[in-house]
Amino acid sequence: MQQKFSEIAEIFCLSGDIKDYTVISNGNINQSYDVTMVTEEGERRFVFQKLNIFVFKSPKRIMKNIEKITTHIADKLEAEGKSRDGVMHFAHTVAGKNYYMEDQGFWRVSEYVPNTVTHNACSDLFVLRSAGEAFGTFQTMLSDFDATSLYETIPGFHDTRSRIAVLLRHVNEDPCGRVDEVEPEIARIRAYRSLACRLNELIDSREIPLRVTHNDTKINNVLFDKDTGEAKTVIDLDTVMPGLVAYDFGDAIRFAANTAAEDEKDLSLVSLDMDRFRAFAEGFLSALGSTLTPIEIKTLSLGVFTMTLELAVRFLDDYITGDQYFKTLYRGHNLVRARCQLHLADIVYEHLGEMNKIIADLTHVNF
Ligand code: GN1
Ligand code: MG
Repeated sequence: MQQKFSEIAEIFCLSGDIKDYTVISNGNINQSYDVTMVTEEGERRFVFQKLNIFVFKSPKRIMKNIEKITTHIADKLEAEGKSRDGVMHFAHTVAGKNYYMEDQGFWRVSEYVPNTVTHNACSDLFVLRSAGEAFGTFQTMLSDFDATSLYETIPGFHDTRSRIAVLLRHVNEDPCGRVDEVEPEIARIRAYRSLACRLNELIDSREIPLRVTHNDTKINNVLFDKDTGEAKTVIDLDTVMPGLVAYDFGDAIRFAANTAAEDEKDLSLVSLDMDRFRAFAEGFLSALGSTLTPIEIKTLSLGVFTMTLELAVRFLDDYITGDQYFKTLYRGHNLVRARCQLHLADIVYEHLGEMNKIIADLTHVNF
C-alpha cells in the first residue's frame, strides 16, 4: 500500500514522503486510509479514499457534486468570516481534477481536519446536540443551492417504496436460496409497507418540499473537536442530493439514539434513548426550525421510522442477493444488521407519539 500511496500522493501534487498509514474502519462502502506524510513543513495528515464503484456507478459525477457543494459552503463561511475548517477540502491533480481514476480504482484525497475525532456511539448529550446543529446547519448552508445542478448519484436512494418493491422482487427470484430463512422478516416488512411509503405519497402529492439534503447522517459522518466536543465538519458528501429533511433527521436518530450498534446481535440491547433523541432534535431544530414548514416538522418522527425500516430492507435485500453492496465482516452480517434495524423499527413505531410530543414541544407546532 505504501508504494501505492506514494504514487497517489505524487498525482495529487502532495510533496513529501509517506510516513505511515492506518485503515479507517468507519463506513460500509468506501475504503479509507489515514495517511501521514513527512514534508518540509512538518507532518501532514490526509484521508486517501478508494471509492466503491459498484455502489457509485458514476464517481466523476459525485466529485463534481462535491466540488460544487464544498465551494458553495466555503464561500458562505468566508463571507461570514468563519473558518474553512467547517467544510471538507479535496486535493487536486496537476490537471485540476479532484479525483484520480486508474484501472484498479477511483481515488480521492482530502485534508485531515486537525484535532478532531469521530464517534460511532455517543451518549454525551452535548455532543449529540452539536451533531444535530451541524447537520441542520449543513442543510441551511445549502438552502439556496440550486438543486437542479446536482447529479442524482444514486437514483432513488431514499425511495423507500421502490426499495421495498426491489426487495420483494428479489424475494420472488431468491437468487442465493436464502429466502426461506427470512420469512418472518419479510412478513414484518410487508406489514409496515404502507406506513413506510407515506413519505413517498407526500412527495407525489407535493405536500412536502424536496431540499438539498445530506442523506447519510450517521453521527460518524461528523468530525468533532477533540477538546471541546463540538461538531466541526460534516463529512461523507457522496449522497448529497435532493431529499427530505425527514431523511436526514431520521437517519441520524436511528443511528445515534439507538443504545446498541447498528449490527448488534443481542436485540435486548437495542433501544431508543429519548434523551439522545431530544438532544439531537434540539440541535437540529435550533439550526433549521424556523425554515421548516409544518408538514416537514410533523413528519420528522415518521422519518425516523422510515429510515430505520428502509435500512432493514436494504440490508435484507443485500443478504438475499449475495452481499454485494455493503462491506461485510462475516457470513450473515447483513442479516444481523437487517434484524437489528427491524427490531429498532418496532421500537421506533411504539415511540412515534412520544417523539412527536418532544418535537411539538420544541417547535410549538400543534400535531
Ligand atoms: C452506508 O458508507 P457509510 O457507512 O457512511 C450507506 C448508508 C447506510 C449506511 C449504514 C452510499 O454509509 O446509506 O445508511 O452505510 N451509504 C451508501 O451503515 O449506501
Ligand atoms: Mg458513506
